[in-house]
Amino acid sequence: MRLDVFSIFPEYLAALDVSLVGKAAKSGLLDVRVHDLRDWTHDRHRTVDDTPYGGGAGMVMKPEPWGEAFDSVMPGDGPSQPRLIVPTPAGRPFSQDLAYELAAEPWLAFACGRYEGIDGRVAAHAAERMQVTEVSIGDYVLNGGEVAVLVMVEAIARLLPGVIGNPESLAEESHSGHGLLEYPVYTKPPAWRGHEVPEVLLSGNHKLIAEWRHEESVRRTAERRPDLLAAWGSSLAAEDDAAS
Ligand code: 6GU
Repeated sequence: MRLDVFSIFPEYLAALDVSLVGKAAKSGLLDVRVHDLRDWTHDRHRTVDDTPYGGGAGMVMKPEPWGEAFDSVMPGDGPSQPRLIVPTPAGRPFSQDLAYELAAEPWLAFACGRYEGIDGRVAAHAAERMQVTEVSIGDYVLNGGEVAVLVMVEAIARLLPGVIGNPESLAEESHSGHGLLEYPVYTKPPAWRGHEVPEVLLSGNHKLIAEWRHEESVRRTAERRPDLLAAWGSSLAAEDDAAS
């Protein structure tokens, strides 16, 4: 998978060279290219922003550097184009489902906005030759899209075949499709600072262990994410209907 990231703070994306994503890049599974948007400015101050039409606080990113950057890094149109992701708090919510959807793409580009956002014509113009998706990573406001890109790329890269050593570890985790949060996990020693590992986990009884883990998942989900528990309950009811 190829990834192009456009930013006025390319040094923020240095983290993409580290850990799992960095290893995927070194092994050739990921081709990561980070671009400094200011390379496509032409004035002495390398200006990327201007005042908003209609007034209001803050600055808006000018369209011209974006247009030139996209023309030079991803020329052409049609199937040879990447899918463009624009991180914005006004976007479609990022989720494990969207991570799987994006992991199936051969080429993704990310346009990191700063200030009050990017001139609306940039996404409109790009959409004439590529699929454009505005995405939010949650209901809070960041100063720019860079950290959101780190979040999304990490979630996507670990789903690529060959990136994670044991793909079975993907199946059990929270948000992986069964709709419940993951149960708590323990390792040695059996007693530590007055806290003991739940006895059932030491029993060797795999059926009891599976039941205990499921109950813990339900308990956690009810306490922390009642919205997910309700959705899980409805999906179980739908399965029962389909089976009868
Ligand atoms: Cl994707 N970008 C910015 N700037 N803020 C956000 C966000 C994205 N998602 C939540 N807040």
